[in-house]
Amino acid sequence: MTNKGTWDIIHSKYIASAVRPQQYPHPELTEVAFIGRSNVGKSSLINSLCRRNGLARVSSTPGKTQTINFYDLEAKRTFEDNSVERQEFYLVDLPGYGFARTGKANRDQWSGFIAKYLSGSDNLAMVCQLIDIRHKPLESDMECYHWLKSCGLMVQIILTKSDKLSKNAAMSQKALFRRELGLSDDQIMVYSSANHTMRGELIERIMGAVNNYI
Ligand SMILES: Nc1nc2c(ncn2[C@@H]2O[C@H](COP(=O)(O)OP(=O)(O)OP(=O)(O)O)[C@@H](O)[C@H]2O)c(=O)[nH]1
Ligand SMILES: [Mg+2]
Repeated sequence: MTNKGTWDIIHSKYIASAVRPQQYPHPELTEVAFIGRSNVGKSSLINSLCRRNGLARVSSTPGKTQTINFYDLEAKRTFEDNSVERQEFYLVDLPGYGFARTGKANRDQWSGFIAKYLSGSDNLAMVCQLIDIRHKPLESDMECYHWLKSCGLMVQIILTKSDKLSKNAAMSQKALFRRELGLSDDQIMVYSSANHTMRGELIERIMGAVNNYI
């Protein structure tokens, strides 16, 4: 029996931006989407996973990402006997929610093309919902999580910017969110795009979801 190798992302490229289904890319592939409040670090996390700083546009001003952005990724793992498995899929970066300055426009986006994409996609294997690890549980995050679950989606909670807290503080925030959302230990993880902590673990979870979905 050959041991399974670990997955890594070996290629990534921007494919398309969409605000309506006709603009979704072809061919269709399995998808993993990233959602969360504006400025939580969705685009940074995508860059961290792909090890490509400029792939998704990052900004300190909330509301940077305004469209559904598709990135084509190729992952690879090598087994002990040197045989190789490859897997292609899309990562999907979404506009943030809870952005006060363009409140109404943002709510319209969310009740319009973003909700349509999330609830209607046949290819969505997993949604990674990002929450800033420094925040207390917010109504918008709780509501979003429960809505995703009501759509039947698999949700992975990722507490971002863990480099901003001590290890102890990060662990107590993880316990708090786990309790508030009623999660099992493997449904929540902490991440830092600044130093890539948990990158390998997140890639394994994403590939597990992608492979189970196909
Ligand atoms: N220290 C630290 N800063 C981070 C991390 N991730 C993101 N940031 C910073 O947070 C800000 C927002 O990051 P983005 O990746 O653009 O956030 P976003 O969720 O894509 O934002 P919108 O597209 O506006 O919804 C930027 O200034 C990033 O440099 C992290 O892990 N650690
Ligand atoms: Mg963004």
